[in-house]
Amino acid sequence: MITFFSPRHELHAPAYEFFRGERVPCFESPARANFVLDELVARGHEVRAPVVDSLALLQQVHTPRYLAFLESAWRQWLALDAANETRQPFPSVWPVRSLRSDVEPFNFTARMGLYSMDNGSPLAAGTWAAAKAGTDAAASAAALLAAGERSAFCAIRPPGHHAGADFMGGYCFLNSAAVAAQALRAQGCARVAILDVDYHHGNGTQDIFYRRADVLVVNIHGDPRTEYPFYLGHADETGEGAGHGFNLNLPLPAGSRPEEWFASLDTACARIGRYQADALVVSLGLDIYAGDPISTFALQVDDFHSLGSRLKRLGLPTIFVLEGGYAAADLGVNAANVIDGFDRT
Ligand code: OKP
Ligand code: ZN
Repeated sequence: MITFFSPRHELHAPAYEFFRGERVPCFESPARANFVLDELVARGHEVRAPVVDSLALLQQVHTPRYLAFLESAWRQWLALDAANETRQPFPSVWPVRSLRSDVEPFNFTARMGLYSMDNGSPLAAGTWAAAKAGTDAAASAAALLAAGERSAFCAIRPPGHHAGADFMGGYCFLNSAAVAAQALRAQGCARVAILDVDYHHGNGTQDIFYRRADVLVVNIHGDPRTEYPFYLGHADETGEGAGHGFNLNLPLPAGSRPEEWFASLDTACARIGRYQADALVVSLGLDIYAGDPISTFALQVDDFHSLGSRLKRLGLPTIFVLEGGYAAADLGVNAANVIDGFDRT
């Protein structure tokens, strides 16, 4: 399977995040994508640089004001104080219920809050460039499928599935899976399915497509009553308006075993089959792995091979987009097992 990879992911390298009240090194590190690249190369997969500019697609899944903010955020941060070069901006105030989110404040920290769902998405100098390289990879993967290729893998970071139409969150800034789905729609796929297998519910992807019937969104994830992102991902969220019936959430209790997870995968695949999708986008979060430091599912290395071969049975043109997965040194083997389970079995 052809992999899209850009070394520009390394431009997003914030130093720390907050965890249990302390500053800790970022779980979402540049090493992650490099481990994935190294293993795919070692197994003989072809790697290409992204070739498609995704800006027009980004404008279809994110709002103009959010894109304008994100693209200029680091410059805005430096304009406040040149010494900010070595500091990280974080929001500290958010427009929750009864507060207005329609008026963009002049204060930078207030804008950070307006465009963030949490304080867990540290910005760095190259965040826009890295995230944009990821959505360029997603758009390039779609173009490859249009040219007749059966599947493609985007070995990208930062992840994207928590980023909604007008906000960042959970290490995510631009929604690469949404860009891939939008690109597939634009090139003639009438119905696109997104399957998000990351441990955390893909609230951003759900948000972007919630009122649409042309993109089915299916999520398997830790129950949001105990797991991030907490405020979305319940089973009763089924879509709205034209999108009613085209969102499926399959939450599982924290600590669920691989057998239970694979039973949900069968449910997800059955729904995608009934939808008669023309193409599939997989938000490939590898934090369902037993060794993940921030998650509680327990898939083993070989289970990722089974995941790939189960998805192959759907018989659909498929784009894989890397999302989470924080056992960095094991990420390469786990990602490559999914890929090889899909196209070498
Ligand atoms: C992103 B993706 C550590 C707490 C965890 C939220 C988890 C984001 C996961 N400070 N922060 O879905 O893998
Ligand atoms: Zn995750």
